[in-house]
Parts: sequence; structure tokens; C-alpha cells
Amino acid sequence: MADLGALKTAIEAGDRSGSIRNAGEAIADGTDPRTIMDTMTAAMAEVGRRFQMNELFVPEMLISARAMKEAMALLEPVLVKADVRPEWTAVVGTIQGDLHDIGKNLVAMMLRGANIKVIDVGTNVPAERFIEAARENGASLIGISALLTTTMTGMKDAVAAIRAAGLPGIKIMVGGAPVTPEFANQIGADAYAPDAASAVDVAKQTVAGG
Ligand code: B1M
Repeated sequence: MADLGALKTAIEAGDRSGSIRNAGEAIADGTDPRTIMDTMTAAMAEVGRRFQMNELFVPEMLISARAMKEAMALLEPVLVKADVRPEWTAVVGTIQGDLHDIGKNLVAMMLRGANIKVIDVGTNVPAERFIEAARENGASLIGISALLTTTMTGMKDAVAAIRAAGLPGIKIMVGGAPVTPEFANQIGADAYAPDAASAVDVAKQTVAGG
């Protein structure tokens, strides 16, 4: 009998082999893939909560996300077979001129951990690339990261270009160390998230808000 509690604990602890073993056992004994997915999502939500409470930090969050990713690789074909799909798709990238990607990668990992499909378009991303990826993948949200005061101003043009492209129902979330809620509001973004953990809740609420 699979031990889903042990799977959750392994992901929270960033225990890669434990999460692979426990996910593998759960799959092998026929546990509903949705239940396995929910267990892993709950583990990453707990990691996010502890990160927000300053009970753990970026390196721990990264190793938990890696443990989840590897268990997820086992689960993905089973989810596909059971026709369980991600809730919706987000395109995530760092704005043009900016090569910082650690925070953006964390945001992408946390979104994936919440059963959201993420198309990561990388760093130094022009508005056209965000638009193209969102259009190709039917994305509900574009997430833009900036770490430099010199590049965050480019977010304004990107938001305007995305709006002008007229992607149906698309929401835009921005974040990164120099970005503030006031700035996000000023440039016409739909949402701002201060960190990778809250990015999940903010993204979900923003997309659900229609
Ligand atoms: Co750069 N760098 N850097 N750098 N770098 C900073 C950002 C800087 C503050 C350092 C400093 O001077 N004190 C400074 C910016 C100053 C400013 O603009 N006011 C700076 C500078 C100046 C530069 C260069 C210009 C240096 C130079 O060449 N003269 C250059 C620029 C290159 C370029 O981008 N074109 C440069 C280069 C680099 C490296 C390549 C060496 C490296 C990046 C490696 C990489 O990312 N792969 C680097 C690094 C590592 C940093 C610091 C040290 C760390 C950034 C980081 O990864 N933090 C940084 C100083 C610092 O922060 N102490 C610095 C950890 C990460 C988890 O946090 O990215 O804030 P953060 O992400 C958080 C939140 O912001 C939020 O969630 C994340 C997790 O909770 N978040 C989002 C982020 N994106 C989000 C998106 C969302 C929502 C939330 O929705 C879409």
C-alpha cells in the first residue's frame, strides 16, 4: 500500500530518491493519479507557506521543486492516460535585456507544482515572444519577471504590446525584486506577486477572476 504521507514528506524535505520511490510505489499499486498529483501539489503548497513564513529559503525551495519535478516525470504519462490535464497554461519569462532567471525559475516551478502548465520562454524575452508563446499554447496568463531597474521599465511596453495583440482573456502578472504593486498597477498589469509562493495564489485568483 503506497504511503502518500511519505511522498508529501519527501517532497517537503527535498528528498529526491524518497519522492521518486514513493511516487513510483503509489503508481504501481494503482492509486488514483489525481490523488498522487494532489499530494504533490499539497507538498509544494506547504513548501511555499514555509518560504513565506521564512521557515525555509531559496535553496530548500529549489531542492523541493527538483524532488517534485522528478516524481512528476514518473506521474506525467499516468496522468495523460487518465486524461488528467493541467488546470490552464501560463507563459513565464524574464523581460528583454534581463538575464536574471533564478526567481523566474522558482515562480515557474511553483506554478507547475500547482498543476498549471508552464511554458518557460527563458530570459531576455521581447514582447513578441511572450505573445507568440501565449497564442501558440492558448495561455491564460503571461508572467513577466524583471530584476533590474533598467529593464523593469520595458515591462510597460510589453504589457501594452500584449494588450494590443488582443489575446482573448489573457491576464498579465509581473514580479521581481524592483517591481512594486504600484508599478504593476501603473503599467496596467493585472497582478503583482512579491514571491514565488504567493505567485501561485495570485495567478490562480487572477485567472479565476475572468
Ligand atoms: Co545581477 N543584479 N546583474 N546578476 N544580481 C542584482 C539584481 C542587483 C540588485 C545586484 C546589486 O547591485 N546589488 C543589481 C540590480 C540593481 C538594479 O537594477 N537596481 C544587479 C546588476 C546591476 C547586474 C548586472 C547589470 C551587473 C553587471 O554586469 N554590471 C548584470 C545584468 C545582466 C543582465 O541581466 N543583462 C547582472 C548579472 C547577474 C548574474 C548573471 C551574475 C547573476 C544572474 C544569474 C541568473 O539569474 N542565472 C546575477 C545575480 C545572481 C544577482 C543577485 C545577486 C541575485 C538575484 C537572484 O537570483 N536572487 C542580485 C542581488 C540580490 O538580489 N541580492 C542581482 C534570488 C531570487 C530567488 O530572487 O530574483 O528577486 P528574485 O525572485 C524572487 C522575487 O523577486 C519573485 O519571486 C522570486 C522568489 O521568491 N519574483 C517574481 C521574481 N520574478 C517574479 C515574477 C513573478 C512573480 C514573482 O510573476 C511573473
